[in-house]
Amino acid sequence: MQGKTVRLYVGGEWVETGATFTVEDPATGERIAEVADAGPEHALAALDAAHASRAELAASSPRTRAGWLRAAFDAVLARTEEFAETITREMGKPLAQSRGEVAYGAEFLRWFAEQAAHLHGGFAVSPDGASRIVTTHRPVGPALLITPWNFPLAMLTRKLGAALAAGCPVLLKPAEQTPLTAALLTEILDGLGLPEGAVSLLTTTRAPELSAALMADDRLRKVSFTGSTAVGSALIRQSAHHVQRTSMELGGNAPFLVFDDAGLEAALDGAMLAKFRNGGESCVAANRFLVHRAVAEEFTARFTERVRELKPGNGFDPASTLGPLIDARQRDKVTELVRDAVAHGAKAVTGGEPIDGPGYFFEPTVLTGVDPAHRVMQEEIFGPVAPIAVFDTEAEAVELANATPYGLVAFVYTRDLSRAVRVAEACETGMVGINRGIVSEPAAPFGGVKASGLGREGGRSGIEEYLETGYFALGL
Ligand code: TXE
Repeated sequence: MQGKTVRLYVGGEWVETGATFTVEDPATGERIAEVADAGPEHALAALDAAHASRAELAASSPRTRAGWLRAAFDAVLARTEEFAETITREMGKPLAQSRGEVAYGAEFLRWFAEQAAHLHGGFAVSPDGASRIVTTHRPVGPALLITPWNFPLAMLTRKLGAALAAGCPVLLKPAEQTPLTAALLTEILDGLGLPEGAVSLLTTTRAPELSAALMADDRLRKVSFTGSTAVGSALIRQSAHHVQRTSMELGGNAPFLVFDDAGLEAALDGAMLAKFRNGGESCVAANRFLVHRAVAEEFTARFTERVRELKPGNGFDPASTLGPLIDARQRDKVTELVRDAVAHGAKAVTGGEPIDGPGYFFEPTVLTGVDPAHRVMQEEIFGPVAPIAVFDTEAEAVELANATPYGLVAFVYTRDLSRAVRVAEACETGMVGINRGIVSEPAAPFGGVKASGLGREGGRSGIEEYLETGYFALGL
């Protein structure tokens, strides 16, 4: 991969630009590739091509669209190692986790291939019997898909699968830290025989300029974004002008509730997954551990033991179980949140510091004596840091869980079925993991409430984000 140069893909052609930017390996700080840096003119050329392809794409049969997605699924899986190595190289996670992402990311292509063939509208008789209503769907039109760096493949396939299944042309705008996985996926899409212009790849360091230019153009009909709440809000404001559709997958601040009747072994397994999978750089990562006083000491001791066994290191070393953070900025943010908590009375029972040397590593950390008002409990950490606070009653646990502007996911560990249902219903989140530390999968309508976002990705709802519903009223 060393020395590789990635081009843009616009209107079915690979395009050189004058400007390029460098991609870094976050585990070593080494430069790994030069990538074309698109400007607004390239974005508008991609929109021209997308707009020109929209009628052909909309007219393609469901079976044709299912066939494209199924072929993409097969091709991604056939190149699993190449994808996994690219993900580890540019994002840093251990290779085993990258292979997991390839399998997970590919599943969205298969899921939406199946959905594409099963799209149907509805039929109703008017109450007075005088007319018939036939409900129809049509693709929204050209869609801008903006993705983050934490899951370089899966965030793309989750959006792209739904958009193509619905018949929408797409403009892919991957994060500047992880454009190489997106380029590999685009190579596969290039070979599918899609209408020219149906897919474009816009790698860039000028995301705000590009998206502003695209959203100021009323031929763009949709933006689907995964990233920070601040950028999501800005995009929603921009979408107001031409009333473009938006799907927003924004930040989270997931509570992880452990009740005194929880199966502790299961809670520990779930906690390790929910916190340390992807190095904590996940919007569904457990951000706040809230543990009942009766089990807090035992949970903390056993959890800390497991956290001490984690091995930070280069993702290509099979011994590594925790990769680096994506860049210096993310490492500084995590450091600042931990220092702030410690300065206000919290204690790092393990970890607590950035790791010296090349790359952006941070020690796997457990914090106790944390107050819900500390910044580490209020903000999305996005790193391998687990703050633990104690509660006494179910009502207090629910109140603490909901005391955040975010509402993506909550995790609840209890063996009492009634309590599980009660607490899950009381959590103001889009998703709840009940005795389970992972909630994302293609069949599920992934998404949040409050400041965590708008719209759903996956499940049957995922595709609806890219469809307009209309109807024919038939007079008799
Ligand atoms: O996000 P940004 P960053 C959270 C997490 C993290 C913080 C900052 O807490 O620590 O956000 O991460 C593109 N118009 N999440 O700075 O800036 C950008 O190029 C259009 C949660 O990486 O939101 C990239 O493709 N696009 C999250 C994408 O937005 C813009 C995942 C995300 O970058 C833009 C990532 C603009 N004005 C971070 N500015 C999750 N929900 O999983 C940036 N971008």
